[in-house]
Amino acid sequence: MKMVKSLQEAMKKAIKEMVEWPGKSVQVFHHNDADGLSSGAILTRALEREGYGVHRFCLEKPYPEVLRKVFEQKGAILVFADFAGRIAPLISRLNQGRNLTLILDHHAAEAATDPRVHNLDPELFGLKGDRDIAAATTCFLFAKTLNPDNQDLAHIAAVGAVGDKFFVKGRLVSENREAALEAARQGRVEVREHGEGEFYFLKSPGGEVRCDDLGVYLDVLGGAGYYQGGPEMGVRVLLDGVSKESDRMVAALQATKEKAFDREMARLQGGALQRTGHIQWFHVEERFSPMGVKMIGLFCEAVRSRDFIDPGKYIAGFQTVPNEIPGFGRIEFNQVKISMRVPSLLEREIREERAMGLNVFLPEATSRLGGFSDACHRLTAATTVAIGKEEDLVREMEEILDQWQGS
Ligand SMILES: [Mn+2]
Repeated sequence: MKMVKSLQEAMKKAIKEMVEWPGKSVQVFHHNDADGLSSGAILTRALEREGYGVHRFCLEKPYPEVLRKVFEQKGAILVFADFAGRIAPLISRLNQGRNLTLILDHHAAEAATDPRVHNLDPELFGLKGDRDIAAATTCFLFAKTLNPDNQDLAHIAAVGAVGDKFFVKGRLVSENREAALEAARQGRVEVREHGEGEFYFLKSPGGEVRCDDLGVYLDVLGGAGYYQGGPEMGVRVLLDGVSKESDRMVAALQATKEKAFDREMARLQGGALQRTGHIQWFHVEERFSPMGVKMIGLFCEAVRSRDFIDPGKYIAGFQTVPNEIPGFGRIEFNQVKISMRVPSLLEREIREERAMGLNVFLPEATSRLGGFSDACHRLTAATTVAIGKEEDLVREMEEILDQWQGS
């Protein structure tokens, strides 16, 4: 409880600065998954209630190219939600006291070095971001600190927390669970026991929906629909409920995705999968357009269990990053995203430490080529490198894997 108290104290301090800051306009930058969309929805409602004009920008990740543009401003109020906790030092360098910047993330965090940058990531206050508190719950805490009336946004925090799937024995825990129980007291959520934990049902005038299912629904809008207004629709669903229009959009996006995945799967089966010593890889170029770059990770996930896959080799997929960010227009990234997964046989080897985890060799190979590493875990990882460096990246990874095996 004490840890939450200290986080709330830091939030109070940031809020005081926000209230005293000239101007009643806030730019909210948020992630495009269910937790990020929930964060954007909570912040929008809470800030609008205080009379702020809210401008939302949904990002698949906080690309440095985008941040540089954002921080060309002066005197703005900027809020980052569900990302940026770890890059608070970079944000501090870009900001240099010019804008009031708040970070409401729950990923691994580093302290800010600019007093105008408030890193309110619970990881800095002793909470576990991958267990106790999602970004939406962090935003909910912020909203309640701003004004206790925002207690009624608890159900949106519950949707975000379930979306990020941080369960312990099938249940939300700590702050995430508090938010769900608060929403239950308000009659907005129903918690139902099942054999291995709890289900969380969101109750709305149109009926009830399981938060897990709503999480998938929101992920489709934010991920597959990223370049087609999906995130805006997702925030609307969270604030006003699902509609015929949102149902239609999700169905259309699902169909687009399935068609693109089927087509690509057939290409791989037809020989487009390349194999090197330890890796099997492919490139979808721009064929997943206009869907977002989250698709390459989902597609690798789908490839994992197919019978044409070599069970002993790492899986890597490349997708070209569009030179465009909704709300920003054209941005010259000229990058490709690489997503990696492992077949189940190799997964066991990694878990038992007989094979190298993705988080060891992918970031290393990426940095050798001047690329950008984002989220790298043992069994799932993604980075970006310049277009044209795809084969170099595979070669660098092979070199690291060879050395390790030789040692
Ligand atoms: Mn999250």
